[in-house]
Amino acid sequence: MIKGITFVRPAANATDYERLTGFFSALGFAPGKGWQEESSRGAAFLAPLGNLEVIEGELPSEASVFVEVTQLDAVREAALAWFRSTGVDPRITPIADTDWKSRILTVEPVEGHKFSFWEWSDPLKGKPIAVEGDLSAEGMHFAIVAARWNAVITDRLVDGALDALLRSGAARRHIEIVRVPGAWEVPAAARIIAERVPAFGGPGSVDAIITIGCLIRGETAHYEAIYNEVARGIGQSQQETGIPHTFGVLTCENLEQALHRAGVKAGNKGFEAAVAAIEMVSLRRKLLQTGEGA
Ligand code: DLZ
Repeated sequence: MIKGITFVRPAANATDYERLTGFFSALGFAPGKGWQEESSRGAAFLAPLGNLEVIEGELPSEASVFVEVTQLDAVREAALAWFRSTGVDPRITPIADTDWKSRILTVEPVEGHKFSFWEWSDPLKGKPIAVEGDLSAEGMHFAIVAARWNAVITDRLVDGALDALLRSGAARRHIEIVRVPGAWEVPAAARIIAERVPAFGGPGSVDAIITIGCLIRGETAHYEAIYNEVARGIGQSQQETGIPHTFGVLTCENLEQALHRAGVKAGNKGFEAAVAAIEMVSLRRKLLQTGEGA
C-alpha cells in the first residue's frame, strides 16, 4: 500500500527556492517530476533509495534530512563550488567521523535548511555487491527502430519508449526515430545504425537501439519463422556490434493481447525496452571503465 515518501521543504521566497533547487542540481540529484500552479510550484529531486527512520538517542547533526552518498569529499567540493558560484556565504561543516563507522558533513545552502551528507568509511559497506546500470539517460543517444505494421500498437510502443527516455533525462534531439515496413525489416535497419560511424554533418553513432514491432500470431503466416528471424537478427546485431539493442517486439496471440501490452493493461513494452536500453548503456560504460581501471 505504501508507495513512496516525500520530504517537503517549503522555501520562504523565490530566491530561496531558486537557491535550494540550484544547490540540489549542482550536487547531482536526479530531477524528478516538478509541478507549477498559479500560486505555487515544486521541484523534485530523486535518490535511488529512501527510508523513514525513527531514532532514539543523540543525532549527529541538526539536519532533518540525511543523504547517504559515495565520495563525500567530492560532495563537499561540489557544495563549496556551488557556494562560490552563487556568492552565498559557505555554511558547511568540515567532514567529521560519526560513531557508526562513517563520515558526515552538514550544509546549509539557505538559512534554516540544513542537510547532512554521509558516507560509510568502510568502502564495501552499503555498496551494492553487483555492478548495475543507472537510470539516467542524460547525454545518451538513442535510436528507436519501429515497424509500421500494426501501427496502432507500434505507435503506442514508440510513445512509451519516448516517454521513458525523455523522463529519464535524454534530450529529444538525441533520439532518432526510424520507421521500417514491418518487424522483418527491424534487424537490418538496427544493424545499419549500430554500424554507423559519425560522419561530418551526418548522423552520428548511438549508445543504444530500441527495437519495436508487433507480430500477431492469428494474422501472421509463418509467424514462428518471422519471429525467430527477427529475434535472431536483433540479437546478432547487438552481439556483433557491441551496441545494446533492446527488444520491444511484441509477439501476441491476438490484437487484444497486443493492446494490453502497449499500455492498456499490462504496462507498455516500449517504455520497458527504453528503460532497459538506458540501464544497458550505463552498465556498459561502467563495465568498460572497470576493465580499464583493473
Ligand atoms: C507480412 C507480415 C505479416 C503477415 N504480419 C506481420 C505482423 O504481424 N507484424 C509485422 O511487423 N509485420 C508483418 N508482416 C510484414 C513483414 O514484417 C515484412 O514487412 C513484409 O513481409 C515485407 O518484407
